[in-house]
Amino acid sequence: MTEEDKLKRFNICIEQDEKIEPKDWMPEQYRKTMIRQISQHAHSEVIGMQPEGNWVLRAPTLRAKKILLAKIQDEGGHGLYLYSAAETLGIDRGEMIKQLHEGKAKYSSIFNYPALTWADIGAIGWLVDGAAIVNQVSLQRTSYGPYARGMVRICKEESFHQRQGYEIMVTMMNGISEQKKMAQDAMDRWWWPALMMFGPPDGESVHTKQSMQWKIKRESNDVLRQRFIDKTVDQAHFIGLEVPDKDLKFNEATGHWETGTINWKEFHEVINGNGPCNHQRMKHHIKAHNDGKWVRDAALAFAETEKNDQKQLITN
Ligand code: FAQ
Repeated sequence: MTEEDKLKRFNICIEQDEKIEPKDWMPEQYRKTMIRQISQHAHSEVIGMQPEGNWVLRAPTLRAKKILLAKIQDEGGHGLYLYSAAETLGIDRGEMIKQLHEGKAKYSSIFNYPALTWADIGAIGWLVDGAAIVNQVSLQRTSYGPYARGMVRICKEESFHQRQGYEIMVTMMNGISEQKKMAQDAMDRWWWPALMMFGPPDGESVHTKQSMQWKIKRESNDVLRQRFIDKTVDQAHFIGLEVPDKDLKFNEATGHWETGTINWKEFHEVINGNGPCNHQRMKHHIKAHNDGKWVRDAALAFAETEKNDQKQLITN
């Protein structure tokens, strides 16, 4: 089959909403885009364990600690599925981690903000996982098979995460005035960064056009951001939280909440490495990776011994 025929077949597959699978032919740029997006997504899940990990030893009850531990463990698991999905495209996990450490691969801007109080753990679950779900439900229909199937499982877990976060916010909003203040303070600090998670506005998004053509992305950054806003503003008001946006208004004609302007300068500062915690997050990841080298070496040595034992069994 000529390259032209292969491209034709690939395009028909995309048009007919069939999944592209690891051994299928794909344009080199499609492969690169998938590796970029899936590996950045994987890095986000793993780096995202850090702000919450900071609160495991300070959770207010044993129940809260168990839930938080389970959630953080889930995020690590999501990272592992995603690294595996990316590996089906011909890149090795070690290489992806090297790209992260060298600043060649990004991770979500949101994880460069600190978790200062217990209410932040509620806000992260409710707002950060809430935003992640809106994006990931859409990605369940992405054109690359292993990524789409990974998203189905991840979304089920994220839905639990979002609810546990909202439960914390509900509890605090039903508490004493100090707790209500803490919840509002967390809302004030996490609201705008959560809106930035969806990426730059459509007009400035460099990858959206091609990614939508290839059905890697099924909806644009602004469409997903608006869906999150509409869902979340009502949830905030329901428990008595104010949205920290003086320009927020409901447009009766469109049926959507309209927000003030997002501070895109802050977004670019954060994704370029100058957010409040970028340095700390990366330093911690590099240290954990280096400290774990002996475990990886031991696992490889054990696998090698097992392989040799098998060989000997066969030759005997
Ligand atoms: N942060 O042209 P676009 C989670 C970059 S999972 C950092 O619009 P694209 C679970 C973008 O990479 C959260 N960088 O890009 C959890 C590109 O730079 P590049 C992660 C961002 O790819 C919860 C440039 O800007 N979810 O939270 C961000 O078409 C709690 C131009 O942007 C995913 O990764 C950002 N927010 O659309 C875990 C979902 N936004 O690569 C623990 C999958 C944009 O050219 C605790 N990813 N950039 O150097 C996606 O859906 C897309 O990649 C977007 C960006 C929508 C994020």
